[in-house]
Amino acid sequence: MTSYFDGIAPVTFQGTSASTDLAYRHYDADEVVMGKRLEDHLRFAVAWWHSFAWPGGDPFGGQTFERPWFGDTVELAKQKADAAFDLFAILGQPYFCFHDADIRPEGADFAENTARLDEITDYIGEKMEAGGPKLLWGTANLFSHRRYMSGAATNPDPDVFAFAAATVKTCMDATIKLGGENYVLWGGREGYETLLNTDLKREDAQLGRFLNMVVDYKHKMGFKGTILIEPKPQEPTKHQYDYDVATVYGFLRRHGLEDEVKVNIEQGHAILAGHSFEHEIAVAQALGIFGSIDMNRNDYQSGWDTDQFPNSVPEVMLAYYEILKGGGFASGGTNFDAKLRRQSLDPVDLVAAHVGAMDVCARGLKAAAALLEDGSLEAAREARYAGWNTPASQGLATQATLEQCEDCVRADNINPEPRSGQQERLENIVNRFV
Ligand code: XLS
Ligand code: NI
Ligand code: NI
Repeated sequence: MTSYFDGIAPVTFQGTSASTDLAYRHYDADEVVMGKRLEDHLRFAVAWWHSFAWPGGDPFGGQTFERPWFGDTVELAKQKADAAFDLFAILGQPYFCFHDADIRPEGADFAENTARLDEITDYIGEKMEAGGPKLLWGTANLFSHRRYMSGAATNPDPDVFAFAAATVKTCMDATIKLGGENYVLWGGREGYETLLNTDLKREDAQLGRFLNMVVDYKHKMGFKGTILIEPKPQEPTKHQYDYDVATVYGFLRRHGLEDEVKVNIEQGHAILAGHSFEHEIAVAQALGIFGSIDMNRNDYQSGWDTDQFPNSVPEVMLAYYEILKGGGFASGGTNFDAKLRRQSLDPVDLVAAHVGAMDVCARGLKAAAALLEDGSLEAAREARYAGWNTPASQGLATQATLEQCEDCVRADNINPEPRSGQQERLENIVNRFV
């Protein structure tokens, strides 16, 4: 048994008068909001990669963290799993997520990778049975190893395509074995560094074929979970094909997969794409492909994917508003794809980061629910489009021709008066609930 988190007691809900740092002040898992427990609304997950595998490096310096389980043996991978489940017991969150490379050491070849994945997922499976969180999603790391430097599915070398596909199969098997509720594909290096050596049409076809194989395998295995694509516009490649939600939707339509695959939207990626988090969620809801979120926060000055823990209630409130308005999560959840700052060396820093983030999300969700239940914002939105509710305007929306519009404008001498969008009033309404 690891002793990494020794001395840190399980975190409990103590309300805003709590006298210790490590208490939930706002996240009461059993509090009922809009007819559902907070835990079932938020569906928090801890990410294995940032919390247990990340060494604390940045482009100018390497490892700052000294976790006792760092190293590349199966024994150490088991110690890492022990520490992970110790943290889960402290936090009490209902889910976790992983890449294959987070949980098993890299092997010499495909066979060794798979054998190690089997062994470590057996070990994790036993720990799950003994109590502890469930698997929100699994995924394959198709971007760290040098074989993937020119992409996985979009690689110019068919051997890499095959290796990546075989690896995804093993990761889907592992996800199914552990009862995962979704399977995620983030196109790590599916993109290009320079157009000068890139055949866009060919790479799009390869990516479409790859995703179709994933969906076929899902059905063959009877996997009931959701396949999710995680959009990101750049980093690590200069241009990533799954740029944003709208781009992914076009890709899914092109390859006949719009009813099969949904999106996992990450705050930091939305910001990198020049959007807001709530924009990306709202677009996905409008297109019917909203699935899950990677909750984190980008630093607005550094211009790269800083993956900080969320710390702004007004920001997360708007995200949860869009999620609740669309009916909440189905198989998705709130995965903290967030890492400590590299100076946060202590075990307790990992606990504090998650506790604070869970409280911020709970406050955001409760504020969003109150705003939704109040109804003022939706009433204003309804009223703004009320003119479209008449039979005549319905006809306009569905079957009118340009000539009919001209006839109608002339006959009724239509001369529209602009109306206020009331933005400041609406912002005031929102701020009443933060
Ligand atoms: C990286 C991504 C990654 C995915 C899973 O930017 O957010 O962590 O969530 O591969
Ligand atoms: Ni992510
Ligand atoms: Ni990210």
